[in-house]
Formats: sequence, structure tokens, C-alpha cells
Amino acid sequence: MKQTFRWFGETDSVKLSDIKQAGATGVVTALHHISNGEVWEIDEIQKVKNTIENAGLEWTFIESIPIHENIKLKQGDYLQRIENYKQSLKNVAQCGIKNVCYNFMPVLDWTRTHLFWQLEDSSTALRFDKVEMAAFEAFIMKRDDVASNYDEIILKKAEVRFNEMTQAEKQRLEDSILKGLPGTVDDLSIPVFKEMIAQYKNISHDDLKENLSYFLNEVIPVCEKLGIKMAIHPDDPPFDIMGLPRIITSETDLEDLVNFIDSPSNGITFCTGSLGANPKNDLPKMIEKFKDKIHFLHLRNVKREPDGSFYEDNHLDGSSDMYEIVKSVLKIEKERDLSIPMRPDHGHQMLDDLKNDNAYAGYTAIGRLRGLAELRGLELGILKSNVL
Ligand code: DNO
Repeated sequence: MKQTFRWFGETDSVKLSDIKQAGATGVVTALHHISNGEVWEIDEIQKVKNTIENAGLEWTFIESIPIHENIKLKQGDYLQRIENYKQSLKNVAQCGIKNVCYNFMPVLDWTRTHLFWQLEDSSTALRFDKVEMAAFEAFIMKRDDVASNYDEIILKKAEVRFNEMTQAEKQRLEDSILKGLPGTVDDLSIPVFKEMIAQYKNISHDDLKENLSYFLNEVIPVCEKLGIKMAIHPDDPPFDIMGLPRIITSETDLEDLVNFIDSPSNGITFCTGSLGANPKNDLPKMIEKFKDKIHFLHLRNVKREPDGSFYEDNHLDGSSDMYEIVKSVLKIEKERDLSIPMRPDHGHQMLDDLKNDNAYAGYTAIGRLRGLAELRGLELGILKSNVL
């Protein structure tokens, strides 16, 4: 696997020199200062690329060029937004970057209820608590149709939990969901958020899939000419929240995706954390099935709980068998005779990073370094033990 690390640019308290010390050779980043839907200009791309290369690293993957809501909704100025997207792809290719991650999640990108949830060893982790999510939707957001996403038992528990929460806990819940996780686009307020969600009122899962298919049929032929690989990130969490359709959550969804347009440019970011939160996903089997389509790997491990909640465990712990996952990856790499870019996704806030008040949730240096080091050791162990 090609070892990479995500970097959020000059504002990131994790520096490129830290990434180099972690032993990664590649950087994953984006032009975070460009508004969603605008063109990425060549000089802006080149500036970031030079900074990365001057630190002795390579810009391996763009994560992400975000998709404008009007494209997802296929409304308003979506045609212009698609043209902008194509132009950004041409510009990144001209700068020599050929790998692009994106997602097609409506309104919100990844979502958690706790950003710094304390574990037994005093490190902190990201957590998605289904009961608290239901409490947010029912009592903070006051969504009309909460019963469409949650059963009665969860809603009852949510009511009890909400009544027990302090004001500070309610604020933490709201901020965790709305204030924009690293890599997401906006900080949102409840009224703006509700307006954005309302736009999806009449959009079913099939409608959203059709809009994704339309978008891909527009951009993938351009990517093919440019030699760009697109890699969709699965929805996180992999089920509907806030009444919004989530369409990349399972093996069937990924099958649909690859069938939208058959092309080496139409691929997948295989995120073992997002897909692993759905107990029905057999990750090693899916890696084998989509072997030619996996262009990028996010390796992390969630610990699932019976009610659909989960938290992010250490990379080798949690509910997914990381040994089997990495073994499957190494098998397909051998068959394809290439190294797939991988990043240790998220990590606990631990050791000295616990003192960093500006830490990006999930993206502290030491927790990810631990993850990368463990995964690197696992890879070496598998390669040396002749089990492939
Ligand atoms: C979370 C990330 C996501 C991801 C986007 C890709 O850590 O994996 O924010 O970058 O969904 O577009």
C-alpha cells in the first residue's frame, strides 16, 4: 500500500514535516479555501503542490473536489456547476494530479454526535450515538418526520436522554453535528440547515442515484481523456439520517455505482470505517468483488453497538477484522501489480495531542501515526508470511 496522510493545509496544526516523520510518502489534501462549486485555478493548485513537494512529499490524492448541492439535486445552475467541475479536473490534471476523491452525500458530509468522546485509557475518539442523533433530530432540530428513520424504542430512549442532558451537552451535540467536521464545507445554523434539507423533500434514493449517474456520465468521459481516477467515498454513517437519502452504503449501492458508467476512471474510495458501520457489509468480500475499482483506501475500524451506534476504535481493534481486510487488499494489489494509496483514517486524540486545543477531530498526529505504524507492521507481517 502507498502510505499517505491527510493534511488540511497551512492552518493544520499537523505540519508536512510531521507527516514525513510519520513515514508517509504521500499527502492527501484539497483546496479547502475555494468555495464549493467554483473552479480550482491552476496557480492555486500549483502553489499547494509546490509546498508539498518542497517538503519532500507527493500530493497523491485530492480529497475532495466537493460536489455542489445543485448537482446533487439536479436543479438551478447545475449545468454550470458541472462545467466548473470539469474545468477543475482539467486543471488538476494539468498540474499532474490524477486521483480525485469525492462524495455524494446530501447536505452533510460525515456526521458524528461526539468529536472527543473519552475512552477508558483517557484518549478520545469520534462517536456516533444513534439515540443522541435521534434526540438531535426530534428535539433540537424539531424535524417533523423523525419516525421515518427511527423506531419507537430509540425515540423513547432519545426523549429520556434529551431530558437528562445539560445545556452544555445539548450544545456539544448540536455543534458536533453542525459546525463542520474537518474537510466538510460549511458551518451551519439550524434554520439554514433545515432549508437545505427541505430541498430534498421529494428526492428519493432512486432519484439521487439517477442524479449521481447523470453527473458521472458527464464527468467520467472527461476523466478518461485526462487519465484521472475518480473515487467515490461511501456515506458516513451508512444509513439515512435527518430524512436524507444516503445512497452509497452497501455492496448493492457500489454495484449500482460501477454500473452507472463502465470506465477505469469510475472508482471507489474503500473506507473500511464508513462501510464497516453497517454489519451487513462483508469487507474482505467486497474488496475482492470491487478489486479493479478500488483506487483509494481509508483504513479504520469502528466498534459497532447493538442499537446502531458506533465509535472509532484503534485501527486493529473494533468490529472489523483488519488482518483479513489488509490481506484482501494485498491480494488485489498483487493481481493488479500496483500499490493502492492508503491513509490511516482518523485516530484517537492521545498523549501530547490531548493538550492541543486546535486539534481537528479525528485528525491529530499521534493517533494517526499509531494507526499508520500498526497498519504498516500488519502489511509487512502479511507480506513476509507467504499467506497471499
Ligand atoms: C472523513 C472523511 C470525509 C471524506 C469525504 C470525501 O474523515 O473521510 O470527510 O473526506 O466524505 O469526500
